[in-house]
Amino acid sequence: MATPLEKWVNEQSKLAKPDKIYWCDGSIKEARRLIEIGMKEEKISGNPVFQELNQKSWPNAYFHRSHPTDVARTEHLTYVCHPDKDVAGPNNNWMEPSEAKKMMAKLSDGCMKGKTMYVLPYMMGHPDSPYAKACVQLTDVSYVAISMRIMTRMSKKAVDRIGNSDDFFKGFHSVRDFDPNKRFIMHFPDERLVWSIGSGYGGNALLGKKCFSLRIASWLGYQEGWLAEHMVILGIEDPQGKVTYVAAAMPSACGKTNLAMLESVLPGYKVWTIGDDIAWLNAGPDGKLYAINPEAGLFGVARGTSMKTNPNMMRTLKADKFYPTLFTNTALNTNTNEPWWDGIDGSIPKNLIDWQGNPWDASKNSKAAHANSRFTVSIYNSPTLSKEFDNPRGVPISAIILGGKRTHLIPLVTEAFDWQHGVFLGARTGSETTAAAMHKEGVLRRDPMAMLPFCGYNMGDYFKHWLGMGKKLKHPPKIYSVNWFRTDDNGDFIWPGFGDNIRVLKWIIDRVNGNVGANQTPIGMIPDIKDLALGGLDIPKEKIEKLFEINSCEWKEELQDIEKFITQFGKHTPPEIWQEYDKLSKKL
Ligand code: SAT
Ligand code: MN
Repeated sequence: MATPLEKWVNEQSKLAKPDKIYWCDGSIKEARRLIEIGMKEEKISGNPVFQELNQKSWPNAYFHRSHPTDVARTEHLTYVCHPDKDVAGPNNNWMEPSEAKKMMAKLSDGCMKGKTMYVLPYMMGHPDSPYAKACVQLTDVSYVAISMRIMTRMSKKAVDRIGNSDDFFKGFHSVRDFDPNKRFIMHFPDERLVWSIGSGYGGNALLGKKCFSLRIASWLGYQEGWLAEHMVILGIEDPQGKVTYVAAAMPSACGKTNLAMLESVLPGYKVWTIGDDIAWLNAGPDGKLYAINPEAGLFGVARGTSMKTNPNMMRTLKADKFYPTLFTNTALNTNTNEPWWDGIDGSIPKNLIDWQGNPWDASKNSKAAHANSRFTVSIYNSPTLSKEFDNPRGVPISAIILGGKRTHLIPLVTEAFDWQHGVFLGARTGSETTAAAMHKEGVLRRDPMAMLPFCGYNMGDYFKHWLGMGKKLKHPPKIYSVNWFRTDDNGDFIWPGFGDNIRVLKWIIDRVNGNVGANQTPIGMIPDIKDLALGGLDIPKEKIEKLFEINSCEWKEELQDIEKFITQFGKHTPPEIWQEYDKLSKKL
């Protein structure tokens, strides 16, 4: 008798009509074979799926060039298909589920002809964790199979865990013919199903990531009483050896990976990495909030990564471990067969080809590496990996940090008065857009808890759920807002960021541990400058003060924009959010 899993795979193969079906076991031997296949047999727009890079300087590293239209998430083609449109909310594109399925079935008919269908069984979370979920994804390209192997815990354990049950997350993925007009990422939360066609790009195609671990999981969390969040998780060790754990939400390409691997400029402080993108947060039996990272790899932005900005990431990328590392849409140095991107150490090499494979001409003002060029690497390569990474229970979170990219208005750091105020602080967060999704860069949009593109249900209900989580916790974490991106009158960033962000983290853990006071302002508690460890920083006092300046005129405009945003969710917005809005507006 076939198991529900085997039956499902069988049905999908009847639709997609692949030449072959291959069940992955996640072994190293298999990874090598799939890379060989990607180098020799499979092609995308005429290019081999993988190209071997210089194995001396970049051990185990392979280069991948995407289809030219397939370089970032496509939010306008991403749908959340609840039976009721109101449940999806104005923050999601919506299609009626049966209509969506009809359309997707048509697009999927025969989409794997002549190809292999890879069956990828994997766990999100450590297999021994009570919070882990068993998942299976189908795909038709080795790049996605290898990427999933790096990003998740892929092994037969997932098949064993599923056994004879139907309780697993299902992902159907095909790149089809990469037609950008037939590219859809469809979520069916009630069936725990994601159906993705036409894109091989990270968040569109690695279905364990944004699709399952955020959009579907946030909906599960809403029903089951936990949170799935777009957050890094890190431990901050102080000179006495005490480690305080924090989780931080920031929109894509705003420096989450750099924060998760930060190399401290303050002596005696050290950051330990648990996750760089996604956190599942559950109330523990002791009334604290526990976080696990459901992933096992890092899918980070290459641009700007260097020994100066993120030395631990460079070490991770160069680590000689047995896991493969992928570079996607970087430029290539044809002399040395090495990847190259803007901001990497050293001078610009002479013989570069750009991310599309053409000789690069610096005078033409085009970018050699794509702005959203990425690396995919195992988290086990990281020299800063926390020893708690595989702890099935997760780590207790003392502070939640909510950030965005704002060149004006928002202070370097603010502490919320209490949980309810903290939820409002998250709800009102705005951020300037980045190259991680297909839209204009640098446009301000509201991005509550960095979840706007990832919340799988009505965001008004999501705010309600956050408020409820706070009530469930005997020891709720303190909530902070941060902004590394404020600029001066010349448009230059005031704060150095990167390793210097430890100065802000230190203040946060000093607050959490009751070691320092803070000053009350209308928007929250801010540091007394004397409590910030600023030694060795070459920034004039006026500029530091500027980082905390509260301009009531600008805030009035901001309030209007916040009101407009929150109003969209109508009766779904909980009254507590409006209470906080009114309090703020009165104080200003
Ligand atoms: O969506 S991805 O996870 O591929 C990258 C991002 O935008 O955060
Ligand atoms: Mn992300």
